Amino acid sequence: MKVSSAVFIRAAEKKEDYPKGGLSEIAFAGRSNVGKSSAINTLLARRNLVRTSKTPGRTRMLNFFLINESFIFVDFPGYGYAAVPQAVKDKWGPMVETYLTSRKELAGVVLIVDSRHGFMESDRRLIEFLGHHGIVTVVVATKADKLNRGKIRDRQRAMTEDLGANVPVVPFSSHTGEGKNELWNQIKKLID
Ligand SMILES: Nc1nc2c(ncn2[C@@H]2O[C@H](COP(=O)(O)OP(=O)(O)OP(=O)(O)O)[C@@H](O)[C@H]2O)c(=O)[nH]1
Ligand SMILES: [Mg+2]
Repeated sequence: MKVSSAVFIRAAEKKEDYPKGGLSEIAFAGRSNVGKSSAINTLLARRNLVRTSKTPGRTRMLNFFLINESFIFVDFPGYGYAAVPQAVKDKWGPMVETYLTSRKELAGVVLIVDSRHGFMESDRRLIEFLGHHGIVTVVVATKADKLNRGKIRDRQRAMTEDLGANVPVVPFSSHTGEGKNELWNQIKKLID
């Protein structure tokens, strides 16, 4: 995918603040600090369009980015990090649930998981929610640069067995760019 433009539109917490609809949207979800924002930057080949951080819980609202003036990426705040203030945690559920269940433009969710750890309980809860609502999901096993080939393949196989073959699992690294083309191909299928 050639990315000719990528611009931040806005951050929103409530429905009234979402951008004007009409374009397909892809949401990026996953645990705190797993590498969601980095994955978006890698896909867009923009080093710092989306703010990333070593401190978990940096992204706290739904962040909308317009790509090639034709579709939208939504960077979600992460879940599952203990040190995030309770008030922030309390907002996460309703904020994400409202978006996922009401946003007509939602074309699919890219669920990002640390390839070293695989699915955690919180990931499984989200997967179940997405399945229940019939939301198409692509799983990305990121930080693949931290594992050797064999381990990545084992992890991918285990995750695929877990989910069933209709959910793709893409090994990925924001540091090496591994998996970037494959993930774009999956995203293209969702927005076409
Ligand atoms: N080795 C390695 N580190 C990564 C990769 N992707 C992200 N990181 C690092 O992981 C940390 C968190 O990355 P972010 O992209 O900010 O993670 P996030 O999921 O957006 O985090 P929150 O917004 O806090 O939920 C940063 O220190 C990144 O440099 C990757 O593919 N490989
Ligand atoms: Mg983030």
